[in-house]
Amino acid sequence: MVNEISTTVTLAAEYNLIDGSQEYAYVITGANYVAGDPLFVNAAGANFHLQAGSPAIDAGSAVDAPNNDYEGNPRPVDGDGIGLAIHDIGAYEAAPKLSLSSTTTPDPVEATTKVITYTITLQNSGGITATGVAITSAIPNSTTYSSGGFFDGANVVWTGLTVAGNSSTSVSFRVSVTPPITNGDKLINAISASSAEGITASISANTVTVGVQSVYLPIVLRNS
Ligand SMILES: [Ca+2]
Repeated sequence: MVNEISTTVTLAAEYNLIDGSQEYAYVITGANYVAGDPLFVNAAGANFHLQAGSPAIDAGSAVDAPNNDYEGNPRPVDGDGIGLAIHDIGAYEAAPKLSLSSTTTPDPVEATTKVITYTITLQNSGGITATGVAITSAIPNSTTYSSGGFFDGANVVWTGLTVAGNSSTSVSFRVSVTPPITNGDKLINAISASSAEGITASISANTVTVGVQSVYLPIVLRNS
């Protein structure tokens, strides 16, 4: 950051972001710089992550750039969706942030359950769209594949998905239960996801325990 320059100098501003300093016209020369509000998430709160649309996204240089950002996340990531992974200017690389969750229908799965539908939700809590997303789920033990997604003989797979920033998408598949299952049995499957930006998420052992959920009613004491 340059706050004040008292003499006329030649300042090369290659691959930097310049916000509000171009009034000193004699100072700035160079090319490959961007200008404007960097669109930090919350600069006043020292949160210097970049919002979508920041001019700093994909505007940095790869020269001597580290392979990870300040948080250890991989860089560069394609942040503007044009298919080129380029470093961002600044401490943090704007990227999708993926996480997985899974639910079943019915819930709970009981010993008498014949068919289970698994619904997998992929959340992108980053500001950047995740493209080329693939989701892969193994078939849980004690079940056989029935429908949904593409079954390759071992896993159910979905490919070519797009998940916008701060949104989610859900996919589902159905399995038939291989009897017998009894209360306490655990149905376990591994689920993973990846995007073209090189972002991944996984649940190594998604576990559904067979059994009726307990319902606890309150006890009310009343003087009669
Ligand atoms: Ca980038």
